[in-house]
Amino acid sequence: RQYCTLPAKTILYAVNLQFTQKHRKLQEAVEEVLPSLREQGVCVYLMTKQCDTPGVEGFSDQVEEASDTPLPQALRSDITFKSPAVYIYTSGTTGLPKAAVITQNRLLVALAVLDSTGITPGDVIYLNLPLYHTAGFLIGFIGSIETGSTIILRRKFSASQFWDDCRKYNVTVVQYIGEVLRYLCNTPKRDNDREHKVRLAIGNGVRAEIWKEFLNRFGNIYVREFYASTEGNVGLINYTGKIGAVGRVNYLHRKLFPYALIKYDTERDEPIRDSTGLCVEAPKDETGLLVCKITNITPFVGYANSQQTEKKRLRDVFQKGDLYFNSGDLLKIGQDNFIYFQDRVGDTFRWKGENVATTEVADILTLIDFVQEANVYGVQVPGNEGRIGMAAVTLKGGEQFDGNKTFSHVASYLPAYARPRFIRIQNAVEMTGTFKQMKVRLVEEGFDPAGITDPLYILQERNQSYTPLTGQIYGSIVAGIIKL
Ligand SMILES: *[C@@H]1O[C@H](CO)[C@@H](O)[C@H](O)[C@H]1NC(C)=O
Ligand SMILES: *[C@@H]1O[C@H](CO)[C@@H](O)[C@H](O)[C@H]1NC(C)=O
Ligand SMILES: *[C@@H]1O[C@H](CO)[C@@H](O)[C@H](O)[C@H]1NC(C)=O
Ligand SMILES: CC(=O)N[C@H]1CO[C@H](CO)[C@@H](O)[C@@H]1O
Repeated sequence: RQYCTLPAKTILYAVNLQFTQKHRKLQEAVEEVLPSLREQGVCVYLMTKQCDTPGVEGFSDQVEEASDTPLPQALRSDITFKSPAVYIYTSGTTGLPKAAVITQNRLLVALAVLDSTGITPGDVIYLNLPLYHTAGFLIGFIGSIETGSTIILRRKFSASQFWDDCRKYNVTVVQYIGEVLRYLCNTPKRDNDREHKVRLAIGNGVRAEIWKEFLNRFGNIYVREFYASTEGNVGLINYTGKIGAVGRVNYLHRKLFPYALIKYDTERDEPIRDSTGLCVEAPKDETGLLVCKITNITPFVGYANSQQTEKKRLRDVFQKGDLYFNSGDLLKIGQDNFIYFQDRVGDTFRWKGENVATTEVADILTLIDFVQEANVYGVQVPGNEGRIGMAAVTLKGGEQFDGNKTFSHVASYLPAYARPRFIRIQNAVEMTGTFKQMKVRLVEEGFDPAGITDPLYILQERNQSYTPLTGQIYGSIVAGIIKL
């Protein structure tokens, strides 16, 4: 055997030397549907030497026998730029995960991210993001193969182990996503905080304050913030290291990637249109929805499910009949042409005619000394327009919730409309695999104490405090006796 060819429909599942409980579950799950897989001609292999389950074959032997010479080109002669390379499930912050089709072309574009940052074969990349998402798999994993660098792979992100790992393995590049840098800044200070060889941090979603704090504490690390989504057709990279910015408007880049920020109505959750039915470009310094024209160079391949694909397509944007990709992300271009990420569309809600950016409120809440994490969202109140702010928070180990302190903090940092009216104390904040907070279920559960076992508090102006939310208070709110 020169190489292994797998039949077109193949399920391969990897199992370590010992069967752990988790792997056993995987095997059981596959066995459950094995008859129907066989019917559809799907072959199932297990990453083990031998397998006792009928209909499942061992794969390790075949791998050991396989040659390490390059694959014959004929095997991939029918692959074009448009062929699917992988399916990646989007993380599902605002709904169920969707399978995005990543074509070979997108794969190559993603590789350019690491390549453009000057990573060399001498670099050691610390990768602790899940490999089933774009950042970990395409940018980190495949990108590292492309650049010939070394990967230190960690199964799960650990803030307390992070720098020890970096020191142990002489890591030079770290990849981050979402809140990872904040978790690192939240760890207790250590004398050796600056003892490491990390020169570059690459990722997205870090807020300007955290970025500054990270540099102050961990030393001179070049933070390369980029903006991209798994399925989107436009990417930005902060090629300047300007704190907070994800990129800068660049004439050539914009010619290739015809993107724009358009005015967005967060209440009706749709772009604002003028009298002729077209969208309106957001002026500088104003937050707008990022859209990018779908062209041959910037195709939007979409999801495996075509209905979901259609939802992300926006028509009649600047001309009747044109077609854009709706990124679902709100960004802002400053006077200086730097581009700043603001929020996900679902992360902003409207209350009393004002936009509330949930991430901003969450940042304020996490400044309170006993608050560990905060997840902010808007809930509907019968008889009211818009949504009122609610926060699900977790407390630091051994700490108690202090309603007085929370009130005075919130009142001094946030305008009245942005103060969370309800606070729910949770044991853990639910996260997606990429450390994005899950909101959908929380929003659905709302603030009814009858349906929620977690302690609930309500902001009471007259008490200058957050006080327990009782069933009686809830009833008065729903009946409109207490006005919010
Ligand atoms: C890290 O670098 C030091 C000094 O250059 C070297 O002694 C050590 O073996 C390296 N460690 C690894 C895991 O490569
Ligand atoms: C909060 O403030 C009120 C009145 O200002 C006081 O009665 C109460 O004891 C305080 N609660 C805590 C937990 O400090
Ligand atoms: C809030 O204030 C009102 C009136 O000032 C008082 O009757 C009530 O007991 C206070 N509630 C709590 C939980 O302290
Ligand atoms: C790809 C790119 O434009 N990189 C630039 C990022 O910013 C640094 C520092 O300002 C430049 O030296 C790079 O050329």
